[in-house]
Amino acid sequence: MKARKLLALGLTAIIGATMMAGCGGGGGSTTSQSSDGSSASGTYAFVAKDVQNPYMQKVYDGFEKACKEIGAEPLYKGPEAATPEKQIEIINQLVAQNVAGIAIAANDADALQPALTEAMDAGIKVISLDSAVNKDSRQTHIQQADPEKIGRGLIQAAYEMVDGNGGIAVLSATAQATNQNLWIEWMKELEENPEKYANTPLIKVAYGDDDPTKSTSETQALLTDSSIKVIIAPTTVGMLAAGKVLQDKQSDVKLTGLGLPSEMAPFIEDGTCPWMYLWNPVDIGYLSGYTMDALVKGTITGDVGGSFNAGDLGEKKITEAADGGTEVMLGDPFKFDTENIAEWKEVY
Ligand code: RAM
Repeated sequence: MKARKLLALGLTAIIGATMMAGCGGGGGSTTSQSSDGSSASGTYAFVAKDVQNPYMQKVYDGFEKACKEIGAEPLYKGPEAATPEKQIEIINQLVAQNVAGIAIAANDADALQPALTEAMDAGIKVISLDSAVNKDSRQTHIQQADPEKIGRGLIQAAYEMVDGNGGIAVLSATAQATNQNLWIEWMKELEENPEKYANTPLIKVAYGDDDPTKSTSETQALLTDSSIKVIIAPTTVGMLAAGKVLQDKQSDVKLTGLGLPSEMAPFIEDGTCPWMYLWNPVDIGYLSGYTMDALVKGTITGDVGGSFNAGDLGEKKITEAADGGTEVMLGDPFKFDTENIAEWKEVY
């Protein structure tokens, strides 16, 4: 209840102006039962980038909530580390298990294609979320927010944080992460506006692999370059690790990116991170659950123009994605700063 109220609150504080201007069913069958016979829709499996990441757990919480409302059997899977190899093994197991649907946050756009094709050939519905697989490996993708707004918005934020003067570094997730790579691509905001960004060059893109230890050492390495004055971490794991390093060192280097309010509140409160952005991860999972159900029940096929009911999120539409496939967009990201972090840190 409280979360809903806060969500409504946050929507009014939307980024508009700043950043962003700113369940075991037989293969696709709708009637088969899960192993315990409890579900009419079947098993909807959720495959995380990795199961160590608290962000992924929050996304799954929303997926689980949707499955409960729908009457499907949710299943949480994922590798220990964010690699495609282990995700392929998991997909193969899910195909053998004959689940009704697979929703995956991909660790590689292309590497999962043979396994996911086999799943779809077996009648299993496949969607990606958070981090997309290529258009041929899915029925549709759940897009958190417009990637262009995210990439450009993060550069604009970094620019403001250093008053137009100081090098920028990016601390990303893995080098194959489709979501992070797309956001980094939109950081061409820099090259497209050479005059504005003449004194804020992008010095380095480092990869912390969404691993806290590696993200920490990569941040420490970035700090050895004194020309870097601001770090953009478009990953919740990177944000937290970088925040801790900067705070420990009492560094003047600023931090922005995509962080969980519950994790980043202390760093926003002490000025290490003046502001950051994120969408509601629980809503991403919830939307994924309802999209999966609409596919399994045949309300949508994943083609452009389809629309379906997404529970509390209302009516949702399938639109064309930048990669030529289709997607369902959640909405605009939120901006978190000293004004609203105290409320939002309680929510997610
Ligand atoms: C991390 C993951 C995830 C991303 C968020 C912002 O938790 O890399 O894929 O969407 O950050």
